[in-house]
Amino acid sequence: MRLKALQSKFLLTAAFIAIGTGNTNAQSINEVQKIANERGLSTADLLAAAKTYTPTGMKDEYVIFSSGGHSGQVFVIGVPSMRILRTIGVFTPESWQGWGYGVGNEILDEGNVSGRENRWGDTHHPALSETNGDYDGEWLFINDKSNARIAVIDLRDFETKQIIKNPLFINDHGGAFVPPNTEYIFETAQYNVPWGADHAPMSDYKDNFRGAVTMWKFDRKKGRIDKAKSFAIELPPYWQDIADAGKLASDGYFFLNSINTELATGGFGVEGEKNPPFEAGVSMNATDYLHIIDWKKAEKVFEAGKYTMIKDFPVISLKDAVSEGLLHLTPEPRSPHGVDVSPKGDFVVVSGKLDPHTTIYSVEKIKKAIANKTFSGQDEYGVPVLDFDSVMEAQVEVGLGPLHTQFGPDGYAYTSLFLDSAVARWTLGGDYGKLNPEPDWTLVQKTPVHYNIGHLGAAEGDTVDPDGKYLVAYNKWSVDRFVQTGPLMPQNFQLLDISEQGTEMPVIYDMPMGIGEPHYAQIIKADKLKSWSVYPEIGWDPTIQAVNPWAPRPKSERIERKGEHEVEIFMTSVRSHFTPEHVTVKQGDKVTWHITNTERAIDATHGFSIPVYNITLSLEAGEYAKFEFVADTPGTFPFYCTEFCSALHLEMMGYLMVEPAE
Ligand code: K7E
Ligand code: CUA
Repeated sequence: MRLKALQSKFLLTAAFIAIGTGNTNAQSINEVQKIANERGLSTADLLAAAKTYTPTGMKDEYVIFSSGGHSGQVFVIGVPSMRILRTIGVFTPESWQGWGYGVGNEILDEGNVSGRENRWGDTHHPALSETNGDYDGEWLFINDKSNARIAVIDLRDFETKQIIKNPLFINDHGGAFVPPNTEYIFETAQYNVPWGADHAPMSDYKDNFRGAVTMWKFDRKKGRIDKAKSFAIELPPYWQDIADAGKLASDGYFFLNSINTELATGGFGVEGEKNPPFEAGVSMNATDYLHIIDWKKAEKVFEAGKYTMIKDFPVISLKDAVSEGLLHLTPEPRSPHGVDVSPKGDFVVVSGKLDPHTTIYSVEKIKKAIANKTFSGQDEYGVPVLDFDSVMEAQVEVGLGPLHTQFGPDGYAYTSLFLDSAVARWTLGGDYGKLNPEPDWTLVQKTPVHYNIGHLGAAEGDTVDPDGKYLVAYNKWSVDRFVQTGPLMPQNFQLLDISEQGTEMPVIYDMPMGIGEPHYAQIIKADKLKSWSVYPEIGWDPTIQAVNPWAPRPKSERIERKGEHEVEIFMTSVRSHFTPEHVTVKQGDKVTWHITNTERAIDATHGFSIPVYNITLSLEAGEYAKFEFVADTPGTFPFYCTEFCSALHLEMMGYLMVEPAE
């Protein structure tokens, strides 16, 4: 019955497609119908295909920058095709792009933790740089939850330029988030520890464990975090969770929620320990605290020198944060997770995992309550608590397990429902109320997704100017959606069409994400990215984004012996040879190897690898790179180009000869 109905619809769709291509040939209509029938595709499927299929040469309209979870990387994906465009090696070495195998090691080393090499990360929240609250396509920042680090990625070449370790705490979650003009990158602690993760007994939790938010100053000109102009604000040892920077109406504020206001310390499974497990212990209170931080005020307090150096880092004490009036709390419903600021900056949307509502706070009311000191009391650390009823604007019942919220251009908000496995579309009130036909603060519809959605992302959906159109559900579980790949399954990114008001939000594409477990991702209009296609000049050093005076040039290739145990090699690569092709050093030599890819053609990348010495590079057109090693193993080592760059690519090789010491 159902199949018949669908089949008759195929004719229509097929005709539509055929006309769309200017081809009214009945045979092609029949062909489409035949294939659709054979594959069991519905009209909705054909429409979804038409909305997402991207023929060769056609480019995507949007680009997703996705966190990679504990793969430690960032993934770049086109929308609506949902094709992976590339990965960006960040905290984890990545051999294909030559990240961490001879090149990038200094940057990865900046992220060493307590003097130890740490070669993975747990990336959660990418933040595109913003100008006036809108993505500007220049920089990308991302946090590593596992070791409290922030990375800076330059979107001219999509490469990681800096990794910075937080000196105060050992994991983070409320980062990376940026204010509307990217003056700072915010990073907040999650599982609290004593300063610097020093040792202290759990019985010290209340007195010695501390939360904090670090404001990393971003120097846009240098493209680096300026540690000397960065500082932190001490917070109570609640588990600070996700955050969002204010904008427009809330510019200058930073919102941050928290769990574990119970100050639970767990201990489940330990003999003689009577505490409930963390999962129960941190969920006992009916409300936790939204932290409201006036970061512009904090900046002034820091500039006035009102801070203490802790672990060699300036920290505004909790006491001063309170007395200077830069920190306030207000209750938020049980087990809050996402906090998201509306496009005009006038509302703050909080979702509690154990409460089926989203709670919306009015920024105007928050400001008024702060000014009038409308407090319901203070927490046990003396932080004033704004009266909930005087700052809450509305609550919308959206469904079970609400996590994160994004926004459209038409007054809609979209909230992910982890337990319901659905995306809820609901309406904002206030100024947004006129933008759609539905009543304010009302659930409009829900679309099932597969399964257990975490974050969601709408096109430019956290900027002052959201685009709508597409929304991606970043689902945690894929279960039965794909061919079985062993017990470890991909995550499932599902693309939803949200372009129409008042209709459903159909799922139009499933993308298996089998290379990491992403959390948040941001979606930027593709034409805002101004990526280079080749490096600007021959000899370009991506670590300084300038020509390096040491870069070898054609005719300057050479091998220089410096003193008894030091050799410097100046090499060029061009289709299809390296110059020089023979490199001879002595066992024990310290080798410094400079290499320039002198190509100017787009996509003329050469790889360069040396066995045994664990070297592999990716040299893009114009790129200069330098790597060093001690030639402690004697032998005969063919080096070769790993990128199939030309018909004579196999011939693009040479020999490193390490002569044994006497
Ligand atoms: Cu919800 Cu780390 Cu943003 Cu995962 S977090 S989903
Ligand atoms: Cu160069 Cu292969």
